[in-house]
Amino acid sequence: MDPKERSADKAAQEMIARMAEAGQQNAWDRLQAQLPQCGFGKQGVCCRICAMGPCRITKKATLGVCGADVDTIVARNFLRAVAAGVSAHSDHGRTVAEVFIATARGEAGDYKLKDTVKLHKLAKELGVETKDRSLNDIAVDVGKIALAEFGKSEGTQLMARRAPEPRQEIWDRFGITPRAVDREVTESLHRSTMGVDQDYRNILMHASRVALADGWGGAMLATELQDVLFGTPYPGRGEVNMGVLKKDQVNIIVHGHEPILSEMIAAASQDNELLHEAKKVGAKGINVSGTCCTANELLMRHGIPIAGNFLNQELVIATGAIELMAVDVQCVMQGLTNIAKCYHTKLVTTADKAKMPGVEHISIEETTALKTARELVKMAIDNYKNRGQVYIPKDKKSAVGGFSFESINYMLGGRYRASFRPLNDNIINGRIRGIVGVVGCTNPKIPQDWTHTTLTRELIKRDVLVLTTGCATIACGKQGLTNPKEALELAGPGLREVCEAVGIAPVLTCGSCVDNTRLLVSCSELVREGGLGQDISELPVAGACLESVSEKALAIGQYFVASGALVVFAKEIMPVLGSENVSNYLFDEVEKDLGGHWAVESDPVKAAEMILEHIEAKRDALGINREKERKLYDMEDRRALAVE
Ligand code: BF8
Ligand code: SF4
Repeated sequence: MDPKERSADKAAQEMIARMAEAGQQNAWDRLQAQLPQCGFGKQGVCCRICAMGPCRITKKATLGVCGADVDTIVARNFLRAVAAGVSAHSDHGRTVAEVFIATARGEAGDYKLKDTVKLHKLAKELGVETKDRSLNDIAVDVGKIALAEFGKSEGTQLMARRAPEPRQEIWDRFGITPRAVDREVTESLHRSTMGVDQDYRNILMHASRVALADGWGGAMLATELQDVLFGTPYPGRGEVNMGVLKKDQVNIIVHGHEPILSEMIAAASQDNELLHEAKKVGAKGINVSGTCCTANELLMRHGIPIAGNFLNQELVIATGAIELMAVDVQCVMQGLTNIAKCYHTKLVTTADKAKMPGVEHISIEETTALKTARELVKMAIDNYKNRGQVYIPKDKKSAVGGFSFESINYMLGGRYRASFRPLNDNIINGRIRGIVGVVGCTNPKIPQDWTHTTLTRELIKRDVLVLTTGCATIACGKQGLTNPKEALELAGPGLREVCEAVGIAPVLTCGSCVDNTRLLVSCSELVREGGLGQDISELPVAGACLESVSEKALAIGQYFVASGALVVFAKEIMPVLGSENVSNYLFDEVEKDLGGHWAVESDPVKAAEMILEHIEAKRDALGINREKERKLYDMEDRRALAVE
């Protein structure tokens, strides 16, 4: 297959061609070997939940052995997938909470509480007394309350109070205000075992509840606590794509999701003693870069380069330039073990819950994290001499990362009057039509990065501000879309004017997949700031992921839908099409209940048009598409004038 059909990224195309020449396998080859893939699985109509099955629904056999119909089976599978995604983000959040508490207690000396302003803000929000108390005491209490959110036996998620009140009322009305994460995940599994919940609408309502426990719970806490621990991101420059690898340096890749590991490796790589060791083996330095979400975390906070996204993980090893790849959890392909064997690359697992057969495991623990990270860096240095042939594609682009909610607020309003007001005003006056989150993975079924970057270009051209996270933000970075200079040329006139005035790109890098919660917080703030309705469902916003892979993407999609947003996925990847009722509910009827809904569109240009139509409909409903006809200025006009 032509590498261009596999990836829109030139560097990846080069490496795909080289791997093919060398007879090496990657995800695209394994996908070919899997074809044709199971049609029942794709449609979501296969059930293997109990030992009377597996059952699959066909025209001839319309019911499972237990009598379950296609709606029940499809809804159950969907709920389980969402719950699995939630468990991944939220388990990450729990780990952060544990390290947070250990740090505050002085038991994890290598970590520090870096953003004490945010700590105070969180403390206030969570009702922790701050007066006359030490930072560490405050942090212990904040950490304990956060940790309880994962498993408390009573009450609902505290972070859900950040949502606009009408939104919280909707959740209450439908009984889906999320309780503890563990409880919602457990209940998801219970409801979807054989012979329990058999009403597809009831099942799907719980998919919303468990997803909300992530978006307004576990994942949001992961982001908030990481900001306090490692610093809230502010804009800074970095570079993206395989060209960031250095031929004359020791290259270390951190891959996975939790900054608990990558922060320490980044710190260890600056250690003078180790730099000296690297020189001794003939390397000019130690070059740390990342793949997948952990890379986003490092770019956001330190400007550390990104070597690639999900589908790049095997390709980077095939450069022959990687001395060590340290992985933790999530989106780590087992295929890495084989490709690492073809090179000198040392692959190391670091999370006790994620080991790989035949791969060395070095556990990262919070009490000894930096020491372990130093050992890993030393391993990489020692491995430098074993390098064979190296080929590094030249492509890389400069990118600006670091758009947290706080930094967007600050960029827009300035330190002393940090505020979303200018953004709201520019949405109201129509220079910016709306805001779209382009998020998620890269899937070998679709040319890598193609939909994310095409959709993003189409949206900014139409004056829509794009916020990106996960592998989509890396895709945009690789094509220069998160670089203000390059991207502004592609933006529509209104969006361009605003971005130039504020000094931001029309495409903002907002971080990893757990950082999608930054988008939820931003939506709440758009509502709170005023002039754009009372609830998220009234905002001219949407989310899109046309290359989704992971169950996590479904969890994110569902929490955006349940928060009132439109979410667009590619048709062939949405695993519910086998049931007309489930599809109708998720694509349409759910809007009447929760204000948001799913849609499917595989073509990124058509997806942009669909999203624009949605945005304009929301603008119409808000009454902000009217020609300016008012003669008298009210307070809102005056405020708008003040920023224009
Ligand atoms: O959590 S975007 S492929 S790396 S799942 Fe995975 Fe998807 Fe990438 Fe990060 Ni998110
Ligand atoms: Fe078949 Fe019902 Fe068992 Fe599923 S739960 S495998 S549909 S018998």
